[in-house]
Amino acid sequence: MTNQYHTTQLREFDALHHLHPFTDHKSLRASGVRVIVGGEGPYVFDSEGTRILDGMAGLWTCNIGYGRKELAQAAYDQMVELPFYNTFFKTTHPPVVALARKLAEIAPDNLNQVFFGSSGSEANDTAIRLIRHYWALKGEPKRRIIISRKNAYHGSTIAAGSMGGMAHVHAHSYPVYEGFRHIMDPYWYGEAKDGESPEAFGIRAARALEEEILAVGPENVAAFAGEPVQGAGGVKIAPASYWPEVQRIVDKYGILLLADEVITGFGRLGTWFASQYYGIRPNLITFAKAVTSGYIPLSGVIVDDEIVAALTAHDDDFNHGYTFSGHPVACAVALKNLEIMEEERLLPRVKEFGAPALAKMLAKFAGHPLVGEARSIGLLGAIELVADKRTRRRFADPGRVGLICRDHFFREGFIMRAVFDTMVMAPPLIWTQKQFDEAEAVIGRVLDLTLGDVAGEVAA
Ligand code: PXG
Repeated sequence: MTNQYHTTQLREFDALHHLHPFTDHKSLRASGVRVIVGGEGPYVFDSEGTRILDGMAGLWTCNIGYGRKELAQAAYDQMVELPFYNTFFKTTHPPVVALARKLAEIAPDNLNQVFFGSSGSEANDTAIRLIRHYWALKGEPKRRIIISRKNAYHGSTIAAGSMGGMAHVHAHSYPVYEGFRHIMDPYWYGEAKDGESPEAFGIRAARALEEEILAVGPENVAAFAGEPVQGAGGVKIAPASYWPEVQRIVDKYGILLLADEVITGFGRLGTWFASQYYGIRPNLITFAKAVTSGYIPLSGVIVDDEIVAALTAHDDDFNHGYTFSGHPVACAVALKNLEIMEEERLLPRVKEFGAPALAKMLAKFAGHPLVGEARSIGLLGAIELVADKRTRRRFADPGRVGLICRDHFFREGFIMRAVFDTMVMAPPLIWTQKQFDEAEAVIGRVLDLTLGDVAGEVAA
């Protein structure tokens, strides 16, 4: 788009006319926004010409990097041919068929059918309805409770927001919609007891699911929902013992497993889906974000044959859908994005290069006085900022130091996100050693700058 405004005007008009998501609008007015005008590969550019290394892939999204003309071409071609048609009323079109087939091919074996939406929130709302509808069709309508976890993020619509487990979101936005329960998250660094090994902690965190199932009555439980790695909650990586134990419990009580792969899907862990990385067998996978590398909105739920069998055994409607379910342009862009991931071998690249490079880089900061833990899995990383690394004591007023640190990153031309005092990153899959080197230099500088700001609060 040709930009008709100067940066000062953009800031002014933004303040006058644009309400931002998840934002403290008072402080936004005071500080003003940063205007991003372009992107190329791993970098974005702001309106003042600053080149910024994007350690967050947009927002866990732009996996193949910015500026890929093939995706623009795919959108152009599809817009010229058929810009839109709906998929209601017994109609379909070639891009949605081709994409559904492709997703069935790359998803775990028994997941073969896809319901499309435009955002991760919509995908999770769809999954919630499918799960409850499934149990109704099976003659067990009492099974309505969906158990998820504290600090989960499943989206911002009322249902997906209720399935999420962020207390601050529930507290000020809306009460939890009926039928959701939240158990502890498998956050070893923050929740383990003194001397508790990751393995023992992982089992304990998984058993919280069994306890909750028994507390509410197994006959009332429809499903367990979880992000294979909690993203927005702070890149919380479950110990290796966790997911196998969750799978055992889910199987024992015959409840459905929903894997929210909105962040972990499409190569983040070096596999198409994290479910394959962990060897879990979800009945539903929700996806969004990187299915198009964010070039256009698209999301969906991939469902297993068992759920499809229940749906097709009855002749009444599943009363749910969106105008843009299976939007042809979005599907065409997704197909091209997945093709690029395959042609450029981006998934094996994560395994062979990206994941070890990120782990190696983060490990260098483990000894820094501010760093309690530096962890990663695939291309998801986190650095815990703490006041006392020996006792894991946190700073007073959670989030304050994280913001100080994030603002330094901004000024240094690097994007890393603060989840309270945990700094998280999710670089695109295309980073080379050059970007890891740049990131390493900036992170080192910024940790020192942050330490300088809060030195009086840090244990010697
Ligand atoms: N599930 C997961 C696991 C997500 O991370 C959603 C669902 C919802 O997707 P939509 O497309 O409706 O936003 C998400 C979204 C952050 C941040 O600050 C994370 C998300 C969205 C916005 C901000 O880390 N994740």
